[in-house]
Amino acid sequence: MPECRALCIALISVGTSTPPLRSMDSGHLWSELEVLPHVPKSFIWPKECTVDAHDELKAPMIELDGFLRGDDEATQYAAKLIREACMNHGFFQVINHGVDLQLIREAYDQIDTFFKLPIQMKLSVHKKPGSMWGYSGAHADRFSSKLPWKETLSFPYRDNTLEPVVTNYFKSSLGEDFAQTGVTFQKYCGAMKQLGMKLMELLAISLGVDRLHYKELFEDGCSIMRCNNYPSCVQPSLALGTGPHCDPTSITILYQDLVGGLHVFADNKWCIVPPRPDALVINIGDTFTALSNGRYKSCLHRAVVNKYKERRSLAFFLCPKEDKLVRPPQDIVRMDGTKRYPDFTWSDLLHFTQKYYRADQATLPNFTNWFLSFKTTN
Ligand SMILES: O=C(O)CCC(=O)C(=O)O
Repeated sequence: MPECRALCIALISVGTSTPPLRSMDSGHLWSELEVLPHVPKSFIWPKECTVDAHDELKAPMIELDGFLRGDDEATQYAAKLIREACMNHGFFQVINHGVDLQLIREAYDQIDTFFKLPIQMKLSVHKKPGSMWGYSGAHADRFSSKLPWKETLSFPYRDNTLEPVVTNYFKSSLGEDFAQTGVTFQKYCGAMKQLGMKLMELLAISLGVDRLHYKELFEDGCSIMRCNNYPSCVQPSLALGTGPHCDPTSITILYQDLVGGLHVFADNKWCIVPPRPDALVINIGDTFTALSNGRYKSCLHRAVVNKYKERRSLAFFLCPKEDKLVRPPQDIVRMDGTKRYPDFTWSDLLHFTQKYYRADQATLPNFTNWFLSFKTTN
């Protein structure tokens, strides 16, 4: 698998010098590192993060067909399963979700073509300092230790404009050769946003609040699409494709291929999420935890790598409109008798994770402390 080998080398090359090389500079190290028989230090994770998982996660596979058709009984049943899963670990999967499986396949194949490009071409769309969008090798442009064994391509999606933002992103950054990739991902993100909005209705029902309560917050938001490629790894037990973290966003809709590698922390241990081709994975993120007044857990997850097979995943992060207040419905606060988080905006939390804090399992409590101290000193 020469492409996979090249990816691996590209990842290794960005992680071997200190301070970290900007991904732009990484190309020249390739030939030296091709023969490296070990994982470089900057990719090694502490033992407590790499503890193996043995059991499968107990999480519902929720059939959405009845809810999408407006069947009341099916809706109540789906909401009940969601409520249990979100209170327990913040994770569930959906099937018969209304997203065309062929569209998912196409998006997956298109991004496969991107990741197989020569590194110089991928670096032509590398993330610029301070930007969230573009190609990144192991996030070495931001961090220098505990690097993830992966490369990513991230781009924004919004639907409050007539402009096809994703189509334009691909055309303007990668040229006409990637025009079709742009069209496919424009459709893919549109489908994810639509599903995300329906899930917001189900989440509202599951929390016993007005079913349209959360939708309004997300209607004009700018969501994040991140495509992940995890090359195979010589010493997989030392590295992680994605370290343990909760997503700062609201909900994540993830498609994972059949290789497997996603783990969720539940019942005090890491659990395996076996891939299923017709399912989409749903994670609760920090913002939704705040929106539920802490009733729903932000899902702690990670992705492991393996020795033989590269793995891909497509993550769509649904985000609220930047300037709208993130706060739980009054009814929930009244019932709970306390409000667990201060009112904040999505752009406050985004700023914190882009400037000051690397997302982990404690992003939300640390953000809350930072936000409150920032407010009292200003
Ligand atoms: O690839 C996966 O299974 C997880 C991806 C993930 O957690 C992320 O992109 O934040």
